[in-house]
Amino acid sequence: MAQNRVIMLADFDYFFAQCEELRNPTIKDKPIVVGVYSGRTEDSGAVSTSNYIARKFGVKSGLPLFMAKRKLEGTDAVFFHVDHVYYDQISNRIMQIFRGYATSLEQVSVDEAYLDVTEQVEGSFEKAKDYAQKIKADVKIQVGISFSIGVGPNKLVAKIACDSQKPDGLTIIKPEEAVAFLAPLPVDWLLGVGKKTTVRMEQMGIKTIGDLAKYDCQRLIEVFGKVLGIYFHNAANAIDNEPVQEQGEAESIGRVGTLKQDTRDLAFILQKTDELLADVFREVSEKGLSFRQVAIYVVMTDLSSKSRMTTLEQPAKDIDTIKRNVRSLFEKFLAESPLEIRRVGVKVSRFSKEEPRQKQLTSFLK
Ligand code: DCP
Ligand code: CA
Ligand code: CA
Repeated sequence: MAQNRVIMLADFDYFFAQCEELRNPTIKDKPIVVGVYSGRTEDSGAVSTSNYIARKFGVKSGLPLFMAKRKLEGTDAVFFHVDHVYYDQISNRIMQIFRGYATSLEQVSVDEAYLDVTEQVEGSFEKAKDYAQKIKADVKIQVGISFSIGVGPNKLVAKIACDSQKPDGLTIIKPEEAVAFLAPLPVDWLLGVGKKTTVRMEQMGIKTIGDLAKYDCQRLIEVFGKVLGIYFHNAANAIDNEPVQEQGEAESIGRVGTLKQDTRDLAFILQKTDELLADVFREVSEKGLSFRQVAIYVVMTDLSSKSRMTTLEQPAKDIDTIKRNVRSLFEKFLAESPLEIRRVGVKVSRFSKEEPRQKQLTSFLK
C-alpha cells in the first residue's frame, strides 16, 4: 500500500539580505537593502530584496532603488550590491546539509528546496514537527541562516504552507487538513495562476481555492484546456502526485588544485588528480548523475591554461571511467606540451539521470 508522503519545502528568510547580515552582524537592527545597480546613474536599478525592517518602510523586491532610498530617508539603512557568488556558497552549504536529512532533495531556486522526509519521520506528521525543528537548528548552528518550512502531504501543500508563515515559520498541514487549509486562500496562491488567469477565474465567480475546488472540472477543461483544467481542479483539491526529484541543475562538476611543485611527472600529477576526482565522483554519485564527458584542465608554469576533453560512447557513473580517461588525457597532453605543470583540474559533464525523468506537470506552467 502506498504510504502517505511527508514533504517539506524550505525557503530561506529574506535571503540575500540575511546573507549580508551574516557577514556584517552589526547591521542586524538596521534596514538592509540588496540591490541590482544598473550603473547608469548612482541610484539606478532595483531592489533585489530587503530585510523585514526595511519592508516595514515599504521597501520590497522590484522597487526602484531611488524610491527605496527615499522611503528610507532619515534611517540608518544600509545598501549592498548583489553578490551572487557569496549567496550561492551559502545556499550550497545549506543544500548539502538538507541532503543529509532527506531521501530526495529538489532545489527549486537559490533559496528554496523540497525534501522528501517520509522515511525519516516514518510517515508521521507529529514526528515531522520535531524533525523540521532539528533541521532548522542544525542549519542555524552550522551556517547561521534562518528559514521557513512548510510540511504537507505533497509539494503543492508544502509550498503554500511555507508561504503562509514567514519568517522563521514552521507550518504543518496534515493530509486530512489540506483541503480546508487551502479553501479560504485566493486562487493566485496556486502555482500557475497568474494575473490573467485570476481575472478570468473571477469572471467565472472563482475567488478562492475553495471556489475552484467545487467548480465543475469539465467546465474548467473547456475554459483552460485539458492539462491546465485538470491541474487546477486537482491542485484546488490538494491533489499533487509529483515526486521530489533532483533537477539536473549543474552543467558540470569539477575540481581544481595546485600541485606541491611544478612538474611533468605523470605519477605525481595523477596522485593529485586522484584526490580531485574522488571529490568529483562523490558529488556526481550523491546527485545520482551519469556523465558523458570527462575533461582535464591544466595551468602551466607560465600561467597559460589548457583543457582537453573526451566524450564517452555510453553514459558512465563509475570512478574508474573518470580515472582511466583522466590518465589518458594527461598522457596525451604531456606528449604535446613541453611546459611544466602548476595546477590541474578534473571535470565531468553532459549529465543524465540514471532513469529517464518524467516530465513534471509544473514545467507546463512556466
Ligand atoms: N530576488 C530578486 N528579485 C526579486 C525576487 C527575489 O533578486 N524580484 C532574490 C532575492 C531574494 C531571493 O531571490 O533574497 C529569494 O527570493 P524570495 O522571494 O524567497 O524572497 P526573500 O528570500 O528575499 O524573502 P522571504 O523572507 O519573503 O522569502
Ligand atoms: Ca526566501
Ligand atoms: Ca523563495
